[in-house]
This record gives sequence, structure tokens and C-alpha cells, in this order.
Amino acid sequence: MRYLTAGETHGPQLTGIIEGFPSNITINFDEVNFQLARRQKGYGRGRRMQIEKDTAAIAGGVRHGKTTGAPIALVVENNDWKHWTTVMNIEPIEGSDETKRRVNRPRPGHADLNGGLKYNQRDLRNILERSSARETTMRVAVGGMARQLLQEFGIKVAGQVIRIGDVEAKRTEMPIDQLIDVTEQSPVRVTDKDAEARMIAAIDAAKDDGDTLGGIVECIIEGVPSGLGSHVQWDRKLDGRIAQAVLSIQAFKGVEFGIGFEAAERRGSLVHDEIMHDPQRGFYRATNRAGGFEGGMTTGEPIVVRGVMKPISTLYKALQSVDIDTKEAFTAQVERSDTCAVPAASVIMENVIAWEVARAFLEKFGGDSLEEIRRNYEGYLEQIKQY
Ligand code: EPS
Repeated sequence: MRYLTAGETHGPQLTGIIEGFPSNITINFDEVNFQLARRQKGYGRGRRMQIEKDTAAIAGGVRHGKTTGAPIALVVENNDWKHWTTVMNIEPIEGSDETKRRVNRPRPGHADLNGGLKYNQRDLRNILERSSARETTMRVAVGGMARQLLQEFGIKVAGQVIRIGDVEAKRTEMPIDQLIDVTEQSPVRVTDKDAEARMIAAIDAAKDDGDTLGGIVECIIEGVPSGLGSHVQWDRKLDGRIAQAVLSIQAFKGVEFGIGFEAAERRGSLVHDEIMHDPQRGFYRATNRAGGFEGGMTTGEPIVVRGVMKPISTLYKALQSVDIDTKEAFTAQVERSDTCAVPAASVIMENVIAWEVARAFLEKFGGDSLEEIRRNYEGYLEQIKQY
């Protein structure tokens, strides 16, 4: 199973094509749109989110509410396109000024300069339009489809914000359904009300200073059987694949599983999870410091992944850069942007991980239809029980 996305942030639409999605999965369209709406929320977003109201249209691969096994085509329209029809027109426009809204001043932290050099573009708009985090809209729609496959097998996905700037949220251990409900009520997707107020204050303060804030988000996936991914080849290790998916989210700079980087400070006896057995549960781990992975394979314990998002690079506060035409130093090119997109990033991370888990699930229980996958899945669970 694979997918590609296309589309520019101020272009007419975002497009996604999913290939290899199994047949006979009932698609809840509201669920996909719910994921898109979740991504648009969160304290610290800019004016653009008031312009957009993201909904996905399915333009192939689904008939009477069920997948057919054919490629699934997804489309999300950009409402902002109507303000950009000249600048972003697909065809040349007679008499129009092509240089209108040309970008010749690369913004530090963005793809602008590297992309301009690499693709030999003198208008950096041709880079920023595609590198924009607007693209994550389609990745969330695709993840929304993957979640529907996971739901068939009782796999649940949750996300929470752990840190925004210098404010850390206290983690409360709670059942995953409760975690999903509580974080959904929070404008910064935390369970810790005290931290929530301080995070909001920190975002307001950064905004007043023309600055931005990053943070840490955590994703938990429950109900995954042991044995997804494989130790036998580097590119089949599922933790490695999830790490790649997380780092591919715009502005993400780091990823860790379970206790993650803290493992460096601890002795082995306080890192590894002891193996237990119970006639009802089968094999399980006494703790889950590994975050659900050993040898690149799931252990059957919840997958726990954290990702670090850097502060958004578009700042009202000036940073120094160099004009690509004059080669002269300049500061400041004010662009509309968000102050903090960490709560949205939590939703994006949930959905890109859901996709990777669904992909690994299909590799293990491969089948073209839901019924075939279910037979393989149940046969494997029986095999584990008898082991
Ligand atoms: C983004 C810049 C802003 C964000 C955008 C990502 O857009 P604009 O340049 O139109 O103000 O709002 O995020 C989205 C549009 C979105 O849907 O999340 C960027 O440069 O990455």
C-alpha cells in the first residue's frame, strides 16, 4: 500500500492517490472529515485557518460507501485559491505580471533557498508553495482512511501535546478512550489543565513578540498485535519506518520511542522490559519502556512515539538572510503565519503513524479484501496463542 500527494498551498486543491487499499472496507466519510477538522483546530493558528474549511471528496475507488480495491483518489479544495487565481494560475495569463508576489528573499528555516538552488527556480514561490505544511491536510485525509482499516481490528490511535516552548504538561495515565476525549476538549491537546493555561499564555507572549513556538507531541497506538515489521531487513523495521514518517512532517526535527533519549542515562536493567506470561494474556512485558518495539517488530504493547517540532520558521520578528537577486543582506519579510502549530502537529503525527501501522498490518496479514485479511489475522492470533 502506498500513496502520493500533489498540490500547492495556494493552488486550487490538494490531491492524494492511495494504491493497494483493500476492498470491502466501509468508509465513514464523516470520520475522514473529522480528522481534517481536528487538524485545523488548536490555539496559536493564524488567519489562514479561518479561510479554510477542509473536507475531502473521494473521486475514485469507493462505491456505495465501500472500497473496491481500486486506487482511491482524494481531493481537498483550497478556499484561499480564489485570492490567488492570477499568481498561481496553471496556464500563462496574457498580460499578467508574472513577477507579482515573486519571492526573492529566502526565509531562514524554510525550504526556500535549498529548493531554489536545487530546482533552479528564481521565484522561490515555486518552492514555498509545495513545502508549506498545508500539504499535511492530504496526509491527514490519507491517515483518516488508514484508521478505518485499523478500526476493523480494534486498533486505536491517540495523540497528546507534551510540551509547548518551555511549558511541559504532566502526563496522566488514563485509558486510551479517555485520553482521546480529554485531549479533544483542550485547545492545546493536553490533559493537564494547569499546563494548558500556561501554554496559552506562552503562545500569546510569543505572538506579541513576533515570535513562534515549537514543542513535543506524543502518539499512542493500542491494540497492535506483536510481529508487525521485521528484524530481517533494515527497511522492514517498523520503528524505523514510523520515524521516517514522523520526520517527514514539516518542521519535525526528532523522534523517540518509549523512554527514548532517556535510555542513554539509565543502566540496562532500568531500560529493558521484562517478559511475563499469563494464560489469558499470553506473553506480555512488565513495563513498556521500549515504546512497543523490539528488533523493529511490535511487541504487542502500545506503540508510544514522540516527535519534536521546531518553532515555525515564518517570523514577524526579523531574522537575517540574503536577497537572491542583489546578494545583499536584509532582515524582515513579514508573511502571514501561525504562532504555534504544535496541537495540529499532534493530529498530523497520529495520522501519518496510523498509515505506517496500517501498511505494516497489510504486509503481515496481506490480502486484497477485508475478509481475506481477517482470516489471516485470526489465524495468526491462534498461532500466537498456541505458541
Ligand atoms: C504555512 C503557512 C500558513 C499556514 C499553513 C502552513 O499558510 P499561509 O501562508 O497561507 O498563511 O496557515 O498551514 C495551512 C494552510 C494548513 O492547512 O495547515 C507554511 O508556510 O507551512
